[in-house]
Amino acid sequence: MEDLILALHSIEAVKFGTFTLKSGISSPIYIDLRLIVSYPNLLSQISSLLFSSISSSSSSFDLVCGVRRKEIKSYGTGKSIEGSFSKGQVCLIVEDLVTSGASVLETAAPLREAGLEVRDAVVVIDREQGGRENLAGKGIKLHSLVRLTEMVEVLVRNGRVTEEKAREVREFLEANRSVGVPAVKPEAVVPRVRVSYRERVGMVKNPTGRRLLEVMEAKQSNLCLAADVGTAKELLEIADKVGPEICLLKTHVDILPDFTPDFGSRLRSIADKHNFLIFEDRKFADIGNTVTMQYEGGIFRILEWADIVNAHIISGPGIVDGLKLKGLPRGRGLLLLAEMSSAGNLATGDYTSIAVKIAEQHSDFVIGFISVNPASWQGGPGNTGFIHATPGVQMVKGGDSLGQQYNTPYSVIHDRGSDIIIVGRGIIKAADPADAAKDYRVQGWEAYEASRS
Ligand code: S5P
Repeated sequence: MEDLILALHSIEAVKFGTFTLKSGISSPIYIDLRLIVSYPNLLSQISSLLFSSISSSSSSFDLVCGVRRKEIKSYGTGKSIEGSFSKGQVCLIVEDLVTSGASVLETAAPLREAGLEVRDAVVVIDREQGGRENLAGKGIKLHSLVRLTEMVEVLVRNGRVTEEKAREVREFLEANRSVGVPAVKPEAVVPRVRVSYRERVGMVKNPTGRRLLEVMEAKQSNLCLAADVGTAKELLEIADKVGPEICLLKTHVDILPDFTPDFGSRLRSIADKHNFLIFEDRKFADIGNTVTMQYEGGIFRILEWADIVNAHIISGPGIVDGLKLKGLPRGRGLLLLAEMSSAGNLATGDYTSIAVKIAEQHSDFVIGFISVNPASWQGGPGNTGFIHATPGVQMVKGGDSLGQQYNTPYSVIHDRGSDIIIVGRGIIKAADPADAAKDYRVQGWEAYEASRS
């Protein structure tokens, strides 16, 4: 084991100094075991040691699983677990490093959901920051090759680290133990505390954006219903039933076979009765001049009754100029599609960044974004005048057969830093939509409150 520790230090997989971790805290030690793959002999030695450490224990297993990818990939099969397995098999989790244990727990959760048993995890290094205890609390026994304090001792003995530095590391570990971790990985937790919806009202220029935040606070609701029902009649009925639970109701007016010109005013009066806003999910995508006509004219006359519409930025900023020309004098608001929830979509990377730039240039009219994981591109919850609304939400993670991908309300609001959950089939297909809406509202609000503390 001493040889292994010295080898890890020699390849600089373990370094001493002053490092800022992802979480923002300063650490006297930095461990990056990804370097090991560049040293095949060492890799093979570690694999054998891992295997013998688990074989020599009383534990048995049928399958082995490494840490899953952070996101379900948006192409191919879109599965979060790869491989062939069947219910009841015992799966061993293999990880490089354990700190609080949250990452192993995050891996174990979908495995357990899929019917596999997870009883053991084997890791190269245990940082001794609560991981062993936290995993034991969830029925997972931790096997480690090396404990961090043991590693430091060996390095001191071999003159690789000073006694003073070693003391600093021990004190750091003691001060940064976290027993009783949440079920999510520390890096996945939004690092910044969220500013309240109420406080954000003052950061918003657009009157509809401000109203939306006020309604959210007043109704303790960050729930938007995607009212994708079969007829206008059903839509008006569900709007009235679910109205008390929602801050926003999203329509696709072009799917309603019985649409009549009074649809807008009838929905408006239900919206006024229950104090929610109306969002027509028109996803404008054309050049500025065309969208002015699509927004105002035709059969639907969206501008008349929808507080909020949305647009793709595929055609460039002219689309916002066009919509703004009509919408701003009426005090309407616009959401830009910065990301999408469907598998294989192209709204990623630079596309997302450009959506943000366009929004910033038009913050009088753009009230925010359709986004999926805003925390990943802005380092935490918005805390700005822009409101994030996220579709692809159900009580359990998953998807449909046509590429839709679902995350839970907690994950969307707390981990992904969004502001509003958009829920369609999770509510409208429920036996009792009003009850289901209440559950989503409560979950969404609790996730918001959890991210405020
Ligand atoms: O990326 C997106 C953007 C939107 S607006 N993915 C989406 O699913 N939507 C809309 O959200 C979609 O058109 C539908 O109305 C709703 C999701 O519905 P659900 O039934 O899958 O919850």
